[in-house]
Amino acid sequence: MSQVLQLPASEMEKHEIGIVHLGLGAFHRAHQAVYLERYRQRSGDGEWGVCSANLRSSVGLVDGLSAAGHRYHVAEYADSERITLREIGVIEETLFSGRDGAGNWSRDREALLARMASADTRIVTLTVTEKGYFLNPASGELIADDPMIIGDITSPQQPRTAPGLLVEALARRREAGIAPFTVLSCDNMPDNGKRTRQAVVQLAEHRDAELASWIATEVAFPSSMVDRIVPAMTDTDYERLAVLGVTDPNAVVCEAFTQWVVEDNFPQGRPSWEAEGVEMVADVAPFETMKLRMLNGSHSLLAYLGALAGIDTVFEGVNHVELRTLLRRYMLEEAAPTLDMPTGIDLESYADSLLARFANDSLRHRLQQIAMDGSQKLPQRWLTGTLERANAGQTSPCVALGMAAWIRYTAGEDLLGNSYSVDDPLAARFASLHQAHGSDSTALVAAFLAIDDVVSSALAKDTAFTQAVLAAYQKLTQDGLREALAAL
Ligand code: NAI
Ligand code: CS2
Repeated sequence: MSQVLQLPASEMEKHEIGIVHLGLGAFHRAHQAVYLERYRQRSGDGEWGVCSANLRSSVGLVDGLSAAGHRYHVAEYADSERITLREIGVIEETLFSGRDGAGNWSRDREALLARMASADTRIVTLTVTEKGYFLNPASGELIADDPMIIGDITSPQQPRTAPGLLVEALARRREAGIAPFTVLSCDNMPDNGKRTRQAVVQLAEHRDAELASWIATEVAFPSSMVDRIVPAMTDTDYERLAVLGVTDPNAVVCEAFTQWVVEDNFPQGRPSWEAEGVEMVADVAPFETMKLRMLNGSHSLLAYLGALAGIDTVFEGVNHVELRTLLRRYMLEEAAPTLDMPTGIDLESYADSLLARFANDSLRHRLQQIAMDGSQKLPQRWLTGTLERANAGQTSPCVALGMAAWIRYTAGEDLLGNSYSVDDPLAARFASLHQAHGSDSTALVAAFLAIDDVVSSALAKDTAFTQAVLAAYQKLTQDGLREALAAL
């Protein structure tokens, strides 16, 4: 019999919107909103309600939450027997500023900009995925020739991207003499605060040098490390919630574990959310790098190798003995040695805790979801650390095998011949490389390692690495997963 702890949302008489969030996806609903709901319940402070907006998918969620009075449920599974079921009420408004069915971008954009420009809004948070910043993943520079960014340069008052909305809202505040909001990225990127600043300042430079320099000096962009596994919902998840008496199309399920480490730089104030476990620190970088290389790096390794072998979920992948062994080896031998952690952090225990989290039997975290957007993820998860190791004369065979699996994965067909779609901003480029080089593995691997948006030129020149990727690719494609793993 499951133990279910039910926690209703707070009922506040007076509440205001102090935070605007861009990227109303699963993660925001199960992470930031939960911290804010807990904060509101404990403190009785109603100032930090959230207006949450989508700039891309999905309008259905925006409207669904609105129809539900902005109440929804988060089911936190410690395991299949211990569940905390929270009702969340801290999201007060939902908006959609993306393209409507007729292809127009008009819907709630003005309402969103007005909300961002309002003096009541003191923080703007983001979970727009790595690609939503329009930064070159390897160099961190704004992709100024992206059609969406070109649109925001030519029509800055009708922005379509997250950086464009931030620039326009900040310009309106500056014009009105209102202090800027703090911008808090909650995406899985290294130095996510600095990267967000880079995107916003570089975009503003195309518009007005003075505005750009005002943003660079006046706006705070603290970095943060976020962690909670929140898979996309499946039919099974909705069915399990129905058994618990919850019929809620806007619900999300996640693990019980949650972590948020935030750089304490909020000139316009912030919720005092420390009591909810938010760790306020001077420097997030060591935690962010640890999480990206150990957790996310293992996730990506499992995603490409597992998906090629027809494995569906993280749970199934981590129960595959050889894959589990590979993950532990990758974490301890290739990721951990690149980390410089404050004293007291035990990376071996961290690795074991991650494997235990991956083995949570109540989450259906699909490997195909993690495999998405590899071009945006692999530099920070694998390749920066691999270059550091290469510079110190060390090899990284697990990453080399991972790169081989990623290249093979982008062909859109697993080792058993099942096809799937490759979801990545560079998908068309990948397809043309596979088409051009067909079964010539040497040319194909060389072409992928020459994609300098993903692989830095320094790593691409490291012959020990490129040869290891090629050997792993040939083993994987000719002999299969078990043999490729055994060859390590
Ligand atoms: P999701 O698929 O539920 O939502 C994605 C969100 O990103 C949507 O709001 C979508 O509209 C927005 N988006 C996508 N591309 C965009 C673009 N080009 N411009 C503007 N908005 C865009 O995904 P989920 O689970 O909410 O994850 C979102 C991000 O949160 C991840 O990419 C990651 O950086 C971060 N995160 C997610 C975790 C998870 O386990 N789901 C855990 C830790 C961080
Ligand atoms: C995953 C992450 O989708 C992915 O690429 O690696 O979203 C992962 O679930 C989270 O970072 C966990 O905090």
